[in-house]
Amino acid sequence: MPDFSDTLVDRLAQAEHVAVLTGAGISAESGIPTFRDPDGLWDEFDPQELANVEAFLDNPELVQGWYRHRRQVVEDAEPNAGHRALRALEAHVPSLAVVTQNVDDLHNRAENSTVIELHGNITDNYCRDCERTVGAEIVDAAIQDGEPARCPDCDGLVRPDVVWFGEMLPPAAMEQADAATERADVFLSVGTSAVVYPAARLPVAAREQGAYVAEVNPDATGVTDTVHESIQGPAGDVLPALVDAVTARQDA
Ligand code: BJW
Repeated sequence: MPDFSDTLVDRLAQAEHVAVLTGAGISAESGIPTFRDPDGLWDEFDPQELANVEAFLDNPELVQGWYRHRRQVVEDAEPNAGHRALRALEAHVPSLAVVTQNVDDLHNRAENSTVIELHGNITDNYCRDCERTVGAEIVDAAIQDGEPARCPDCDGLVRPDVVWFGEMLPPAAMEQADAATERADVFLSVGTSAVVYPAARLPVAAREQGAYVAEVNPDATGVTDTVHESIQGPAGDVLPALVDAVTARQDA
């Protein structure tokens, strides 16, 4: 049985607004590798070589191919018990916003009502020059032909719709994330190492602004010393148990 406090259950049972920051860990149980864990994506690949615009311009085919592979992994994956528990929690609180660093689309596929994507979505691609959305089939066909994928309109290079280091986060998403954090009575940080900014400042801001802040993670993170409580365990175990406890508290 995951070890969380009665205080957290009480706060969730009475909350008006809940915000949940998620990271790669919540999708680990769907078979999608995290970034920084042993056996994570960056154990095998050097992020400096693949997840930044310079790398993309140096070797667009390599970067497009890596993201195509990851898109296919994501498309074959399904939301897990952790994603579904966040969907179920919506029945128990008046408002719940999922703020995700993940690009894997799984919160949308779990049908959470409010999903704020801070780092984009790997299922989408766009032209780096004219910014037109480009279908995945164009990327797939070019890669199969051994060519870099290019825009059918302007011949610009096609890139995944994700946020690389040194790039701005989508301003509207960041504004929505800040607003959700500001109004949260309870803030959960789930499955993130909390070392990448500006996302990592959200749990800190939530605590400063008076929310009860808890994290769910098997390991310590960049915000373990900031949160009110750390619940050690996989999201797919902890979140369903937490939703059950909130349900029982509200039914009592
Ligand atoms: C489980 C589990 C289970 C396992 N259940 N848990 C302020 C201070 C210092 C630096 C900066 C700063 N502000 C900006 C920066 C620079 C930079 C940054 O943060 N650098 C730091 C690394 C030092 N930030 C940026 O560049 C951002 N842009 C920006 O700020 O623009 C303005 C600006 C520009 C230039 C200068 C200054 C300002 C952009 C950041 C973009 C991040 N992009 C990536 C790649 C996306 C595309 C792709 O997918 O390839 O996003 S990096 C990567 O890290 C990805 C993730 O979303 C992100 C966070 O990783 P996450 O999700 O936390 O994963 P992991 O692997 O780290 O952790 C997984 C966790 O799960 C672990 O803790 C496990 O224990 C746990 N876990 N199984 C629950 N079953």
